[in-house]
Amino acid sequence: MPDTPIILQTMAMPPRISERLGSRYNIIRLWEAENQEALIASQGDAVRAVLTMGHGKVNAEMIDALTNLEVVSVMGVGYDGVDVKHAASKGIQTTNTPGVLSAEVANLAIGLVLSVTREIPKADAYVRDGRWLKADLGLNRTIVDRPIGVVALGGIGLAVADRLAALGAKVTWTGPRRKPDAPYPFEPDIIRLASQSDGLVLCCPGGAATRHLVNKEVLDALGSDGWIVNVARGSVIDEQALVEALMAKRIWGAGLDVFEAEPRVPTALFDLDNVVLQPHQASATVATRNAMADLAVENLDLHFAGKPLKTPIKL
Ligand code: 8YV
Repeated sequence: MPDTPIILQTMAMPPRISERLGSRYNIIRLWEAENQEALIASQGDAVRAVLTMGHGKVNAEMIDALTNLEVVSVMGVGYDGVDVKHAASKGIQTTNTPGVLSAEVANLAIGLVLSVTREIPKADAYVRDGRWLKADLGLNRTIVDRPIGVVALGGIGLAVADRLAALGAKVTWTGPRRKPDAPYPFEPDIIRLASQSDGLVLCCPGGAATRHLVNKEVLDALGSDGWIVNVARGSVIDEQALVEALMAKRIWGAGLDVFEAEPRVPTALFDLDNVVLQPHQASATVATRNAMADLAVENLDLHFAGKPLKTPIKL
């Protein structure tokens, strides 16, 4: 059909996406192309929408090459790979999928907090290895009545903070600006927050503004009893500094769902028993990924129906 909008899909996505897109669109499968630049050069002018995921890259060069691009739909809450400002400067709208994954991501964050503080993987290995028969494991740590810092109180940060509070922790948060309605105390300085907290849970967006927000200074402020959980982006932590701090026991533990160069993970972490590693899967349940896929497609449908987007990214 000549009027069927053409969508450039940049990466493999869950089958739910194609089910939802149905036959209303023609899809160009960019990730399968041997020469992606050549594909964009030959077919780019026909593309009206880009569909990508939270960690997908849609840079200024790609946006410029797609001369008739109208909308970029991101199946994910993070959009640090998309040059949203450049798109906006050309009148191209962008959308993401906030809200539908907050509870899921927060649940994994809590799983990591408990895995690290209660040393669940380490204790599991202790039982499996038969070490229980020989010696006591020793005691682990509580979050009850303990101060914990949440970095950024967006949808995910708030869901994490509420869960931590329900488990008995005392939550303080930091972020770029105070929020008058925030139900938890605010500490503008992340170093001070780290020095006052047992642990930090990172829930902030990725991108230039938060790159290496957690550096050696922050890790030192957390101290040798401190721990960190990251369900945000790998770029938020200076990973080299984190690895060094963990190896030297200048920080006590870490629960990491995201990495600077994922899926590559610093192998030095594999030997450390109080580091819990996840393959960027905080939102990765069938139900939540389906909800994200549905919202990403709904935004495209709304756009092509000439209606306002459900969840536009506002700059
Ligand atoms: C997924 C995410 O990893 O939503 C995000 O920003 O990081 C995750 O939910 C994935 O990118 C889904 O598109």
